[in-house]
Amino acid sequence: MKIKEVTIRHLKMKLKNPFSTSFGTFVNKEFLLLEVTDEQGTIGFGESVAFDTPWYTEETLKTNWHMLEDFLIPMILNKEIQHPDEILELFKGIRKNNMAKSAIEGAFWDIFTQQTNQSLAHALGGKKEKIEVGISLGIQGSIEKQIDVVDKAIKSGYKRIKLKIKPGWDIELMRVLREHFPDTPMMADANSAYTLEDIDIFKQLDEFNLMMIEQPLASDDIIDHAVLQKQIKTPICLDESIQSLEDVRKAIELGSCGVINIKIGRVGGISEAKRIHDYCEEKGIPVWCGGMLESGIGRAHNIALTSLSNFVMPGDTAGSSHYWEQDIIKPEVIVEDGYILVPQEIGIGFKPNLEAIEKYTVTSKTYK
Ligand code: OSB
Ligand code: MG
Repeated sequence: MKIKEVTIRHLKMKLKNPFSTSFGTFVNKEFLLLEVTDEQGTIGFGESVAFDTPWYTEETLKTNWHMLEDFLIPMILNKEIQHPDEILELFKGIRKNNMAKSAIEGAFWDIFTQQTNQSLAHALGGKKEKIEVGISLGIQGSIEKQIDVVDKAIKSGYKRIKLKIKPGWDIELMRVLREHFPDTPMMADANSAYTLEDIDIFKQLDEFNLMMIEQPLASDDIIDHAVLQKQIKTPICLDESIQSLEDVRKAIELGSCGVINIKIGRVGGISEAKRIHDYCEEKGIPVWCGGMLESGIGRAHNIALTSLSNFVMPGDTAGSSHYWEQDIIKPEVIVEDGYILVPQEIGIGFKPNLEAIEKYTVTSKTYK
């Protein structure tokens, strides 16, 4: 494969409902969508999951545009590449900026699977025909509203409910929810809102039979998480702290977590995500696929990845209609009884909806 042209688009999609976390509220999803064309005219799409603010990790849509325009795109244009696994190696000289790298790599997987006549799930070695999905619910501000959205999500069939927590919106919240929903698989995600000084809060959360607590401590920490994990029963799941297979190896060796949330963008692409999956499988550490409020393109990549065997816990890949009035793929992602069917069609299994993409585009630029 030789890449001849890359178009970067800045898209802005309004969320059906604002999404609130411990670090802030998203009203719109603004992100970069890449359209990559190779010498044979095959087109692949890649999504950068970086937000327009550096609240989750340090990358933003604008830092991604800079990295893509000034470094990453010039490194791949007109270069002969046999397999998408080569890309992370090619980008090795550029430190971090994983979401920018991943956007290109995702488009490569799209082109590669089209040219080799296979589905993305098949190319990755995924065997599952359907994947089990959960849902991540933002902070609603009142317990009554929170009960209401949890109730709706359970009735829609989602297999586990993730609640965002923050100091002051934690113990009482979980106590009430457990009373209302005694048997529902539930978990909490703190997005780094706590420190080791809050250890009593986590000891109290231990009582609510949560599947796990996601990223309670600092976004770059694995040391304090190991200290915390030794003192609580509930497994810790790392999200923000994991940016590579090396991070996973160290976290497991230290005992910093019992579960890993894999996000393709955060670890620099699908190839690295698969390596992490394989490593965790070998070590007996369950994984699940996280979400970044993706459009249909990133969502399709998540579905294919989740078809791998060690994705044994429901992920955050909810249906398109949970987020958007209209998604940018055809068909949209549909959840039925808490499952998504893994597409068997060639490529990512969904077609880009070019009209919708055009409608949501704020600016774009082509590089060749
Ligand atoms: O921590 O998993 C997270 C959304 C934005 C930023 C970080 C996170 C999330 C989610 C939503 O939890 C997952 C989704 O529905 O895509
Ligand atoms: Mg998280």
